[in-house]
Amino acid sequence: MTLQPLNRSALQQRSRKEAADRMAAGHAHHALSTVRSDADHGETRTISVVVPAMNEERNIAWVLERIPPYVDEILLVDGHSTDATVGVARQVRPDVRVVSQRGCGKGAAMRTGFEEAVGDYVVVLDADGSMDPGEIDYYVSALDNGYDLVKGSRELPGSGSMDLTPLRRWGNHVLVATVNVTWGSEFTDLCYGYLAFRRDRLDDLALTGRGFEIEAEITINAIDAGLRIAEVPTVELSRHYGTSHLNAWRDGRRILGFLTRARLSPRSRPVTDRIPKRALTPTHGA
Ligand SMILES: Nc1nc2c(ncn2[C@@H]2O[C@H](COP(=O)(O)OP(=O)(O)OP(=O)(O)O)[C@@H](O)[C@H]2O)c(=O)[nH]1
Ligand SMILES: [Mg+2]
Repeated sequence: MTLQPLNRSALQQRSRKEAADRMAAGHAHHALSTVRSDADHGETRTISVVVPAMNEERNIAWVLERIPPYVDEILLVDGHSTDATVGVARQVRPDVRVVSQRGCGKGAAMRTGFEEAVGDYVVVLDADGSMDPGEIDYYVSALDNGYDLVKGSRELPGSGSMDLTPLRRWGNHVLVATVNVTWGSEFTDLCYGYLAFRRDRLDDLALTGRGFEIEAEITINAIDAGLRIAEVPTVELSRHYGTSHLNAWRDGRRILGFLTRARLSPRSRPVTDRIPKRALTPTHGA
């Protein structure tokens, strides 16, 4: 009989350490050089960038123009914009794929984008100009080095934020501390939407969130699923034009509500893999 190796935590621990070692060894060549060096190794992987956008007509051009040329697919997930967001996007990048989000909220938009994306890697980037598309390199580089989920952090050395108000920074600290104490993790940031993952891990993430709790859900479900998670430094810029869709108190409470539910009723995970007879290939004469 031939069986695929099963996903056990010892294996995950080892591969997590190997990925960290590889990153540490190669950290001097960050960014594009690392992306190219993987191509040199003969690895082929395609990259989709998902951009949730709702009424960002004055910001979207800045974002799309800066997406690196090695990205294979750009998906703009439109939140039923009533301005010219979609028209401007098509003008700037005729190759953009526009999809209408299913349901309401940024979380619903991201899930629509994840379901539609076809790349091996999925990178998520806001449409308001607060995230520099040039940093996509960091996320791709970490995925190339074996991580399953890569999260941007505004708290690591070399990072920063021009956008966090004192209230939001305090709220984020409270939420990060809650997650770290409860799940035994060591995150430095939590509620930040610049992130990337291997698309073949989407089912493990089992996302259901509709609002701004989606980033917390991605993080917690990735921990529960034993995914290899990395943080990379990011510099958050100020939104260029327009007003925020986030309300610190309302959305903070929503995120805390999600964390409470996740803690009280952890996702049940099967401890036994049931392998159907037809999936077992006889290797010796029957
Ligand atoms: N499709 C879609 N996009 C959304 C929705 N809500 C927010 N977005 C987009 O998600 C991204 C993040 O939303 P923001 O309003 O910038 O939230 P924020 O970054 O916390 O707030 P600021 O600090 O003011 O920028 C932006 O690109 C928004 O256009 C939504 O319901 N649907
Ligand atoms: Mg923003």
